[in-house]
Amino acid sequence: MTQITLALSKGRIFEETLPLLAAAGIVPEENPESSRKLIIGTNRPDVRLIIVRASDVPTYVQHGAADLGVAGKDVLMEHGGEGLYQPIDLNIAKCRMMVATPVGFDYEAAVRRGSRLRVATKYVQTARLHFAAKGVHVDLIKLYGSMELAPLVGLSDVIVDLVSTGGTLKANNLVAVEDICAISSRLVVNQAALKLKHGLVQPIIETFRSAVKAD
Ligand code: PRT
Ligand code: MG
Repeated sequence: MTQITLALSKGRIFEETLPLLAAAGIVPEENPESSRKLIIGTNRPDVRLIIVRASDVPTYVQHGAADLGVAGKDVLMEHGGEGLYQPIDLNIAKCRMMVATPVGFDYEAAVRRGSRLRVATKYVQTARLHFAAKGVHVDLIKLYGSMELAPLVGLSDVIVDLVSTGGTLKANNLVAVEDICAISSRLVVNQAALKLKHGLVQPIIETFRSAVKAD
């Protein structure tokens, strides 16, 4: 029997993908929040889920270890999207990619002066492109999380991070000073699987497409 594997991350992406799965008649047998299993069966014997880190989803799909996956645009911009077909913006796990600074830091003035900016971020490719397009020279400092801390302890002048409610910035006395782009999650599909498992993959793409909620 042909089987397809869908890569998801725990948390908001899993939660917000559940209704789309349900529309395709797919119900996971376990909840990854409570189960420690990394391979989760579904009510459909021809569909299984794997639970991976959000930033690893494109890698599993690119190499065909998963046929499909759901990944944030932030993650896809860093990965590059090589070998991935990205048929649908699922309009879930939405937020914005932004530049933020400590309250009181005059970002506009620093940019106007042509100062070299120290930028701490997990999103180095995105940050590199953004500041290059503005003609701002930057020293990029790669972090793996808690970017909000960096400017508070003098590691950087600014951060590039995702913002949804803005609560984390506020709690750390930071303020968003520039919008880079809107972020939402995409369905990603392995290009070979699209051909070789077309009969299983294409109906899922079509069902997801019609189940996507507009704003
Ligand atoms: O958490 P982990 O390190 O395992 O990985 P991850 O952060 O990459 O994964 P996860 O599951 O937290 O996020 C998965 C995807 O959700 C991301 O790739 C984004 O596309 C999307 N998403 C949507 C977000 C947010 N909203 C978001 N607010 N991802 C992260 N955040 C973080 C943000 O980085 C910041 O630290 O939440 C904090 C800000 O939130 P507010 O509400 O205080 O503004
Ligand atoms: Mg996270």
